[in-house]
Amino acid sequence: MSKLNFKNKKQILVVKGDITQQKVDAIVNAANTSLLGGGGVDGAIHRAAGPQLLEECRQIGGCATGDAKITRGYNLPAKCVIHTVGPVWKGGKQGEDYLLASCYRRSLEIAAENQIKSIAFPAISTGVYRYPIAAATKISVTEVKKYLENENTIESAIFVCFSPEIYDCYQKSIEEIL
Ligand code: AR6
Repeated sequence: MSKLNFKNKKQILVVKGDITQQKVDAIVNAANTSLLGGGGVDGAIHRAAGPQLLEECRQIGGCATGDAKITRGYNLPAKCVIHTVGPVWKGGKQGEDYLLASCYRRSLEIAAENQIKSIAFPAISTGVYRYPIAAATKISVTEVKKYLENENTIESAIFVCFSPEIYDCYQKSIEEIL
């Protein structure tokens, strides 16, 4: 685990592990536009939260790429789930960087609107959607840093790394950016 403290007492943490186990106010889900579940982290979150999560997602009616929606967390230790839809990597010239940054920004905005103080992120788009991990972690660290420096509600952001490769990329991005 590594931890970075900002002057304003806010912090960024990088941890190895499973996001469904995180005891935070909100975890972020790397969903698809239907919000009706899938594989990867989305599947793990739905399994751990239980069927009521899918029921609530059905009421929302989907989410655009780059945007985010909030639900309760049901059986998860986290109180809420913020579902965001990352871009599918298509070579990098289809606005993927802008859309991925938007996922982090919108998730943080929705978290703040809901008085969330701690939020955990998976590496959005880096699985089935094939976004190159090193590029993705740079974008996520940049966006989260910007937000924590300028806004007040959220106190801690955690990057939850499901593989050693993702963990290493987060460490490098943090060294470069912070
Ligand atoms: N905790 C933390 N991170 C995880 C976990 C976990 N339990 N499981 C996987 N990851 P992916 P995407 C990491 O494929 O690329 C779904 O089917 C994984 O190692 O889950 O945004 C959706 O419904 C990877 O680094 O999401 C969409 O259709 C990261 O989470 C599509 O996949 C994201 O991998 C979204 O694709």
